[in-house]
Amino acid sequence: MIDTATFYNALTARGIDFFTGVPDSLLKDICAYISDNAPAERHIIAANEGASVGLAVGSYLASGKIPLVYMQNSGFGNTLNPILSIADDAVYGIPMLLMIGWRGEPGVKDEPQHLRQGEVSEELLKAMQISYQIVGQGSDIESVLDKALETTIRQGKPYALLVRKGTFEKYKLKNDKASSFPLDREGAVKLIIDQLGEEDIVVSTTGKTSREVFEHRVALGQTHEKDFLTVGAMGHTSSIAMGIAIEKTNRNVVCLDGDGSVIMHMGSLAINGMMKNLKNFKHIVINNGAHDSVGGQPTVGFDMDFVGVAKSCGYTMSETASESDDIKDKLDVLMNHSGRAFLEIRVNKGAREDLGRPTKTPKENKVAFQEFLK
Ligand SMILES: Cc1ncc(C[n+]2csc(CCOP(=O)(O)OP(=O)(O)O)c2C)c(N)n1
Repeated sequence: MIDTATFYNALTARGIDFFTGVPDSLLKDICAYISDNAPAERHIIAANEGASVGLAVGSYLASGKIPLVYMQNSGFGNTLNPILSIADDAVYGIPMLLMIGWRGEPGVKDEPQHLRQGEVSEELLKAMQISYQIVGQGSDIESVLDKALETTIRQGKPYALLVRKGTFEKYKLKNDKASSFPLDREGAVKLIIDQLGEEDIVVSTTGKTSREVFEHRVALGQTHEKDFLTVGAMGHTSSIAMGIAIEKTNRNVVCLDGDGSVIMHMGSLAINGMMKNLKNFKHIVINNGAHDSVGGQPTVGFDMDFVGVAKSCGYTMSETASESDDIKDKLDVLMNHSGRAFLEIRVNKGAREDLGRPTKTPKENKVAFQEFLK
Protein backbone atom coordinates (compact mmCIF):
# COMPACT_ATOMS: atom_id res chain seq x y z
CA MET A 1 0.00 0.00 0.00
CA ILE A 2 1.10 3.56 -0.58
CA ASP A 3 1.91 5.61 2.48
CA THR A 4 -0.03 8.92 2.39
CA ALA A 5 2.95 10.97 3.62
CA THR A 6 5.23 9.46 0.96
CA PHE A 7 2.69 10.29 -1.74
CA TYR A 8 2.13 13.83 -0.48
CA ASN A 9 5.87 14.47 -0.19
CA ALA A 10 6.42 13.11 -3.70
CA LEU A 11 3.84 15.62 -4.97
CA THR A 12 5.28 18.61 -3.14
CA ALA A 13 8.83 17.65 -4.13
CA ARG A 14 7.64 18.02 -7.73
CA GLY A 15 6.24 21.50 -7.09
CA ILE A 16 2.57 20.50 -6.66
CA ASP A 17 1.25 22.64 -3.83
CA PHE A 18 -2.32 23.49 -4.81
CA PHE A 19 -4.94 20.85 -4.00
CA THR A 20 -8.64 20.90 -4.72
CA GLY A 21 -11.43 18.39 -5.12
CA VAL A 22 -14.49 16.73 -3.70
CA PRO A 23 -13.82 13.89 -1.27
CA ASP A 24 -14.16 10.24 -2.13
CA SER A 25 -14.24 7.22 0.15
CA LEU A 26 -11.42 5.46 -1.76
CA LEU A 27 -9.24 8.55 -1.42
CA LYS A 28 -10.24 9.47 2.13
CA ASP A 29 -6.84 8.71 3.65
CA ILE A 30 -4.86 10.80 1.19
CA CYS A 31 -7.54 13.55 1.35
CA ALA A 32 -7.18 13.56 5.15
CA TYR A 33 -3.40 13.78 4.88
CA ILE A 34 -3.67 16.71 2.48
CA SER A 35 -6.17 18.40 4.86
CA ASP A 36 -3.76 18.07 7.77
CA ASN A 37 -0.63 19.10 5.92
CA ALA A 38 -1.39 21.55 3.11
CA PRO A 39 -1.94 25.19 4.15
CA ALA A 40 -5.71 25.78 4.37
CA GLU A 41 -5.69 28.38 1.60
CA ARG A 42 -3.98 25.92 -0.77
CA HIS A 43 -6.40 23.07 -0.21
CA ILE A 44 -9.92 23.87 -1.35
CA ILE A 45 -12.71 21.35 -0.94
CA ALA A 46 -14.83 22.62 -3.80
CA ALA A 47 -18.59 22.78 -4.30
CA ASN A 48 -18.35 20.19 -7.06
CA GLU A 49 -15.69 18.55 -9.19
CA GLY A 50 -16.20 20.94 -12.12
CA ALA A 51 -15.54 23.85 -9.78
CA SER A 52 -12.32 22.11 -8.71
CA VAL A 53 -11.16 22.05 -12.31
CA GLY A 54 -12.02 25.76 -12.48
CA LEU A 55 -9.95 26.48 -9.39
CA ALA A 56 -7.09 24.43 -10.83
CA VAL A 57 -7.25 26.32 -14.13
CA GLY A 58 -7.07 29.64 -12.30
CA SER A 59 -4.27 28.49 -10.05
CA TYR A 60 -2.23 27.29 -13.02
CA LEU A 61 -2.82 30.49 -14.99
CA ALA A 62 -1.57 32.60 -12.09
CA SER A 63 1.24 30.41 -10.77
CA GLY A 64 2.39 28.30 -13.70
CA LYS A 65 2.45 25.33 -11.32
CA ILE A 66 0.66 22.01 -11.82
CA PRO A 67 -2.35 21.67 -9.50
CA LEU A 68 -3.85 18.43 -8.20
CA VAL A 69 -7.60 17.81 -8.53
CA TYR A 70 -9.06 14.82 -6.66
CA MET A 71 -12.49 13.24 -7.00
CA GLN A 72 -14.53 10.07 -7.04
CA ASN A 73 -15.23 8.79 -10.56
CA SER A 74 -18.95 9.59 -9.95
CA GLY A 75 -17.90 13.23 -9.97
CA PHE A 76 -15.86 12.95 -13.15
CA GLY A 77 -18.99 13.85 -15.12
CA ASN A 78 -19.02 17.23 -13.40
CA THR A 79 -15.55 17.94 -14.85
CA LEU A 80 -16.32 17.12 -18.47
CA ASN A 81 -17.38 20.62 -19.44
CA PRO A 82 -14.50 22.61 -17.91
CA ILE A 83 -11.97 20.01 -19.07
CA LEU A 84 -13.17 19.71 -22.67
CA SER A 85 -14.12 23.33 -23.24
CA ILE A 86 -11.36 25.09 -21.31
CA ALA A 87 -8.46 22.89 -20.15
CA ASP A 88 -8.18 20.71 -23.26
CA ASP A 89 -5.27 21.38 -25.60
CA ALA A 90 -7.75 22.26 -28.38
CA VAL A 91 -8.74 25.27 -26.26
CA TYR A 92 -6.43 26.84 -23.64
CA GLY A 93 -4.28 23.78 -22.93
CA ILE A 94 -4.03 23.70 -19.14
CA PRO A 95 -1.96 20.95 -17.52
CA MET A 96 -3.14 19.48 -14.24
CA LEU A 97 -3.14 16.18 -12.40
CA LEU A 98 -6.50 14.48 -11.85
CA MET A 99 -6.60 11.86 -9.09
CA ILE A 100 -9.75 9.80 -9.56
CA GLY A 101 -11.03 7.18 -7.10
CA TRP A 102 -12.13 4.16 -9.14
CA ARG A 103 -15.37 2.98 -7.57
CA GLY A 104 -16.98 0.09 -9.42
CA GLU A 105 -13.79 -1.16 -11.02
CA PRO A 106 -14.77 -4.23 -13.06
CA GLY A 107 -14.31 -7.35 -10.93
CA VAL A 108 -14.47 -5.43 -7.64
CA LYS A 109 -17.76 -5.72 -5.74
CA ASP A 110 -19.53 -2.37 -5.38
CA GLU A 111 -22.95 -0.72 -5.12
CA PRO A 112 -25.28 -0.41 -8.17
CA GLN A 113 -24.67 3.32 -8.63
CA HIS A 114 -20.96 2.66 -9.17
CA LEU A 115 -21.15 -0.23 -11.62
CA ARG A 116 -21.58 1.45 -15.01
CA GLN A 117 -19.47 4.42 -13.93
CA GLY A 118 -16.65 2.05 -12.96
CA GLU A 119 -17.00 0.04 -16.14
CA VAL A 120 -16.71 3.07 -18.44
CA SER A 121 -14.15 5.09 -16.46
CA GLU A 122 -11.22 4.14 -18.69
CA GLU A 123 -13.33 4.50 -21.84
CA LEU A 124 -14.41 7.99 -20.76
CA LEU A 125 -10.81 9.05 -20.27
CA LYS A 126 -9.90 7.62 -23.66
CA ALA A 127 -12.86 9.33 -25.35
CA MET A 128 -11.69 12.61 -23.82
CA GLN A 129 -8.15 11.88 -25.04
CA ILE A 130 -6.83 12.13 -21.49
CA SER A 131 -3.71 10.07 -20.85
CA TYR A 132 -3.79 8.14 -17.59
CA GLN A 133 -2.19 5.49 -15.41
CA ILE A 134 -3.90 3.04 -13.12
CA VAL A 135 -2.50 3.31 -9.59
CA GLY A 136 -2.74 0.45 -7.12
CA GLN A 137 -1.11 -0.95 -4.00
CA GLY A 138 2.11 -1.99 -5.74
CA SER A 139 2.61 1.13 -7.87
CA ASP A 140 6.02 2.81 -7.79
CA ILE A 141 4.75 6.24 -6.94
CA GLU A 142 7.91 8.13 -7.90
CA SER A 143 7.89 6.85 -11.46
CA VAL A 144 4.10 7.18 -11.74
CA LEU A 145 4.34 10.87 -10.83
CA ASP A 146 7.37 11.52 -13.04
CA LYS A 147 5.54 10.13 -16.03
CA ALA A 148 2.28 11.92 -15.14
CA LEU A 149 3.97 15.30 -14.80
CA GLU A 150 6.14 14.93 -17.85
CA THR A 151 3.04 14.02 -19.90
CA THR A 152 0.67 16.70 -18.61
CA ILE A 153 3.30 19.36 -19.29
CA ARG A 154 4.26 17.99 -22.72
CA GLN A 155 0.65 17.56 -23.84
CA GLY A 156 -0.49 20.77 -22.20
CA LYS A 157 -3.71 19.26 -20.83
CA PRO A 158 -5.03 17.27 -17.86
CA TYR A 159 -3.54 13.87 -17.02
CA ALA A 160 -5.31 11.32 -14.80
CA LEU A 161 -4.36 8.80 -12.13
CA LEU A 162 -7.13 6.22 -11.81
CA VAL A 163 -6.77 4.98 -8.24
CA ARG A 164 -7.85 1.49 -7.22
CA LYS A 165 -9.60 0.61 -3.98
CA GLY A 166 -7.19 -0.07 -1.12
CA THR A 167 -4.28 1.83 -2.69
CA PHE A 168 -3.49 4.12 0.23
CA GLU A 169 -2.57 3.19 3.76
CA LYS A 170 -4.92 4.27 6.53
CA TYR A 171 -4.53 7.82 7.77
CA LYS A 172 -6.80 9.40 10.34
CA LEU A 173 -7.55 13.12 10.13
CA LYS A 174 -6.00 15.02 13.05
CA ASN A 175 -7.53 18.47 12.48
CA ASP A 176 -11.03 17.16 13.04
CA LYS A 177 -13.49 19.69 14.45
CA ALA A 178 -16.23 18.16 16.59
CA SER A 179 -19.57 19.92 17.03
CA SER A 180 -21.87 19.41 19.99
CA PHE A 181 -25.45 19.29 18.78
CA PRO A 182 -27.90 16.99 20.53
CA LEU A 183 -28.41 14.74 17.49
CA ASP A 184 -26.50 13.09 14.70
CA ARG A 185 -27.89 12.62 11.18
CA GLU A 186 -29.55 9.31 11.99
CA GLY A 187 -31.31 10.87 14.99
CA ALA A 188 -32.67 13.59 12.70
CA VAL A 189 -33.69 11.08 10.01
CA LYS A 190 -35.69 9.13 12.61
CA LEU A 191 -37.47 12.25 13.91
CA ILE A 192 -38.43 13.27 10.38
CA ILE A 193 -39.63 9.86 9.17
CA ASP A 194 -41.64 9.34 12.36
CA GLN A 195 -43.48 12.60 11.82
CA LEU A 196 -44.56 12.02 8.20
CA GLY A 197 -48.06 11.13 7.08
CA GLU A 198 -49.12 7.98 5.23
CA GLU A 199 -49.22 9.69 1.82
CA ASP A 200 -46.04 11.78 2.13
CA ILE A 201 -43.33 11.19 -0.44
CA VAL A 202 -39.64 11.13 0.55
CA VAL A 203 -36.64 11.77 -1.68
CA SER A 204 -33.38 11.26 0.20
CA THR A 205 -29.86 12.25 -0.74
CA THR A 206 -26.72 10.33 -1.68
CA GLY A 207 -24.70 8.53 0.95
CA LYS A 208 -25.59 7.51 4.46
CA THR A 209 -28.83 9.53 4.67
CA SER A 210 -30.53 7.15 2.26
CA ARG A 211 -29.05 4.14 4.04
CA GLU A 212 -30.41 5.44 7.36
CA VAL A 213 -33.85 6.08 5.86
CA PHE A 214 -33.87 2.50 4.55
CA GLU A 215 -32.82 1.01 7.88
CA HIS A 216 -35.29 3.09 9.86
CA ARG A 217 -38.16 1.78 7.71
CA VAL A 218 -36.92 -1.75 8.47
CA ALA A 219 -36.76 -0.97 12.20
CA LEU A 220 -40.34 0.33 12.06
CA GLY A 221 -41.46 -2.84 10.30
CA GLN A 222 -42.40 -0.75 7.24
CA THR A 223 -41.74 -1.29 3.54
CA HIS A 224 -39.81 1.12 1.32
CA GLU A 225 -42.23 2.38 -1.33
CA LYS A 226 -42.49 5.90 0.17
CA ASP A 227 -38.81 6.65 -0.33
CA PHE A 228 -36.85 7.41 -3.46
CA LEU A 229 -33.21 6.86 -2.53
CA THR A 230 -30.97 9.11 -4.63
CA VAL A 231 -28.06 6.67 -4.44
CA GLY A 232 -26.09 8.52 -7.13
CA ALA A 233 -26.35 11.96 -8.75
CA MET A 234 -25.16 13.79 -5.66
CA GLY A 235 -26.52 17.32 -5.54
CA HIS A 236 -29.56 16.63 -7.70
CA THR A 237 -31.85 15.30 -4.96
CA SER A 238 -33.88 18.49 -4.63
CA SER A 239 -34.38 18.66 -8.40
CA ILE A 240 -35.69 15.08 -8.43
CA ALA A 241 -38.00 15.96 -5.54
CA MET A 242 -39.12 19.12 -7.34
CA GLY A 243 -39.91 17.17 -10.51
CA ILE A 244 -42.18 14.92 -8.42
CA ALA A 245 -43.74 17.90 -6.60
CA ILE A 246 -44.65 19.48 -9.95
CA GLU A 247 -46.40 16.29 -11.06
CA LYS A 248 -48.06 15.45 -7.74
CA THR A 249 -49.37 18.78 -6.49
CA ASN A 250 -51.79 17.13 -4.03
CA ARG A 251 -49.07 15.22 -2.16
CA ASN A 252 -46.32 16.46 0.17
CA VAL A 253 -42.87 15.87 -1.26
CA VAL A 254 -40.14 15.85 1.38
CA CYS A 255 -36.56 16.19 0.17
CA LEU A 256 -33.98 14.96 2.71
CA ASP A 257 -30.80 16.65 1.63
CA GLY A 258 -27.23 16.99 2.92
CA ASP A 259 -25.12 20.14 3.24
CA GLY A 260 -22.48 18.82 0.83
CA SER A 261 -25.17 17.80 -1.59
CA VAL A 262 -26.96 21.18 -1.52
CA ILE A 263 -23.70 23.08 -1.89
CA MET A 264 -22.69 20.88 -4.83
CA HIS A 265 -25.48 22.28 -7.03
CA MET A 266 -26.76 25.18 -4.97
CA GLY A 267 -28.08 26.91 -8.10
CA SER A 268 -31.05 24.53 -7.95
CA LEU A 269 -32.32 26.35 -4.85
CA ALA A 270 -32.90 29.45 -6.96
CA ILE A 271 -35.07 27.45 -9.34
CA ASN A 272 -36.91 25.56 -6.55
CA GLY A 273 -37.69 28.82 -4.75
CA MET A 274 -39.23 30.36 -7.86
CA MET A 275 -41.80 27.60 -8.41
CA LYS A 276 -44.42 30.04 -7.22
CA ASN A 277 -47.53 27.91 -7.65
CA LEU A 278 -46.21 24.96 -5.67
CA LYS A 279 -47.57 24.38 -2.17
CA ASN A 280 -46.15 20.92 -1.48
CA PHE A 281 -42.36 21.15 -1.64
CA LYS A 282 -40.55 20.51 1.69
CA HIS A 283 -36.78 20.79 1.58
CA ILE A 284 -34.91 19.58 4.67
CA VAL A 285 -31.13 19.89 4.84
CA ILE A 286 -29.45 17.76 7.48
CA ASN A 287 -26.35 19.84 8.02
CA ASN A 288 -23.41 18.09 9.71
CA GLY A 289 -20.82 20.45 8.24
CA ALA A 290 -19.16 17.52 6.52
CA HIS A 291 -19.02 15.05 3.67
CA ASP A 292 -19.69 12.49 6.32
CA SER A 293 -20.50 9.56 4.05
CA VAL A 294 -17.05 9.53 2.46
CA GLY A 295 -14.81 10.27 5.43
CA GLY A 296 -16.09 13.38 7.22
CA GLN A 297 -14.08 16.02 5.35
CA PRO A 298 -15.45 19.50 6.13
CA THR A 299 -17.92 21.43 4.03
CA VAL A 300 -18.60 25.13 4.56
CA GLY A 301 -22.04 24.11 5.89
CA PHE A 302 -21.51 25.50 9.40
CA ASP A 303 -19.97 28.75 8.13
CA MET A 304 -22.77 29.73 5.79
CA ASP A 305 -26.38 30.75 6.26
CA PHE A 306 -28.58 28.15 4.57
CA VAL A 307 -31.73 29.76 5.96
CA GLY A 308 -30.79 33.10 4.39
CA VAL A 309 -29.92 31.45 1.07
CA ALA A 310 -33.25 29.61 0.90
CA LYS A 311 -35.15 32.79 1.80
CA SER A 312 -33.39 34.87 -0.80
CA CYS A 313 -34.04 32.15 -3.39
CA GLY A 314 -37.78 32.51 -2.83
CA TYR A 315 -38.63 29.71 -0.39
CA THR A 316 -41.69 30.90 1.50
CA MET A 317 -40.67 29.36 4.83
CA SER A 318 -37.07 28.97 5.99
CA GLU A 319 -36.03 27.88 9.48
CA THR A 320 -33.24 26.17 11.36
CA ALA A 321 -33.31 23.83 14.38
CA SER A 322 -31.07 21.46 16.28
CA GLU A 323 -32.90 20.47 19.50
CA SER A 324 -35.38 17.58 19.21
CA ASP A 325 -38.43 19.49 20.45
CA ASP A 326 -37.67 22.47 18.25
CA ILE A 327 -37.13 20.16 15.26
CA LYS A 328 -40.50 18.48 15.90
CA ASP A 329 -42.29 21.86 16.15
CA LYS A 330 -40.65 23.18 13.01
CA LEU A 331 -41.34 19.95 11.14
CA ASP A 332 -44.97 20.46 12.02
CA VAL A 333 -44.90 24.00 10.60
CA LEU A 334 -43.00 22.76 7.52
CA MET A 335 -45.48 19.96 6.78
CA ASN A 336 -48.44 22.31 7.13
CA HIS A 337 -46.89 25.17 5.20
CA SER A 338 -48.40 25.94 1.85
CA GLY A 339 -45.47 26.92 -0.36
CA ARG A 340 -41.81 26.03 -0.79
CA ALA A 341 -40.64 25.27 2.73
CA PHE A 342 -37.05 24.87 3.94
CA LEU A 343 -35.69 23.52 7.22
CA GLU A 344 -32.03 23.21 8.14
CA ILE A 345 -31.32 20.71 10.93
CA ARG A 346 -27.86 21.04 12.43
CA VAL A 347 -26.38 17.76 13.67
CA ASN A 348 -23.05 16.16 14.55
CA LYS A 349 -21.25 14.14 11.95
CA GLY A 350 -20.74 10.41 12.38
CA ALA A 351 -22.68 7.23 11.78
CA ARG A 352 -23.16 3.78 13.21
CA GLU A 353 -20.35 1.33 12.40
CA ASP A 354 -22.91 -1.32 11.51
CA LEU A 355 -25.04 0.85 9.20
CA GLY A 356 -26.23 -1.41 6.39
CA ARG A 357 -27.03 -0.78 2.76
CA PRO A 358 -30.40 -1.02 1.00
CA THR A 359 -31.29 -4.64 0.36
CA LYS A 360 -33.70 -3.68 -2.44
CA THR A 361 -32.25 -2.94 -5.86
CA PRO A 362 -32.77 0.55 -7.36
CA LYS A 363 -35.18 -0.96 -9.89
CA GLU A 364 -37.24 -2.62 -7.14
CA ASN A 365 -37.25 0.74 -5.33
CA LYS A 366 -38.44 2.48 -8.50
CA VAL A 367 -41.29 0.08 -9.23
CA ALA A 368 -42.68 0.23 -5.66
CA PHE A 369 -42.19 4.01 -5.52
CA GLN A 370 -44.06 4.61 -8.78
CA GLU A 371 -46.90 2.45 -7.53
CA PHE A 372 -47.00 4.55 -4.32
CA LEU A 373 -47.16 7.77 -6.38
CA LYS A 374 -50.21 6.60 -8.35
C1 LIG B 1 -20.81 13.85 -8.04
C2 LIG B 1 -20.35 13.11 -6.84
N1 LIG B 1 -19.24 13.49 -6.19
C3 LIG B 1 -18.81 12.83 -5.09
C4 LIG B 1 -19.51 11.75 -4.62
C5 LIG B 1 -19.04 10.99 -3.39
N2 LIG B 1 -19.91 11.27 -2.26
C6 LIG B 1 -20.94 10.45 -1.88
S1 LIG B 1 -21.75 10.97 -0.55
C7 LIG B 1 -20.73 12.31 -0.39
C8 LIG B 1 -20.87 13.29 0.75
C9 LIG B 1 -22.21 13.90 0.86
O1 LIG B 1 -22.14 14.92 1.84
P1 LIG B 1 -23.45 15.53 2.46
O2 LIG B 1 -24.45 15.82 1.39
O3 LIG B 1 -23.06 16.65 3.33
O4 LIG B 1 -24.05 14.32 3.31
P2 LIG B 1 -23.39 13.52 4.53
O5 LIG B 1 -22.63 12.40 3.94
O6 LIG B 1 -22.54 14.47 5.33
O7 LIG B 1 -24.57 13.07 5.32
C10 LIG B 1 -19.77 12.35 -1.42
C11 LIG B 1 -18.76 13.40 -1.58
C12 LIG B 1 -20.66 11.36 -5.34
N3 LIG B 1 -21.42 10.33 -4.97
N4 LIG B 1 -21.05 12.05 -6.43
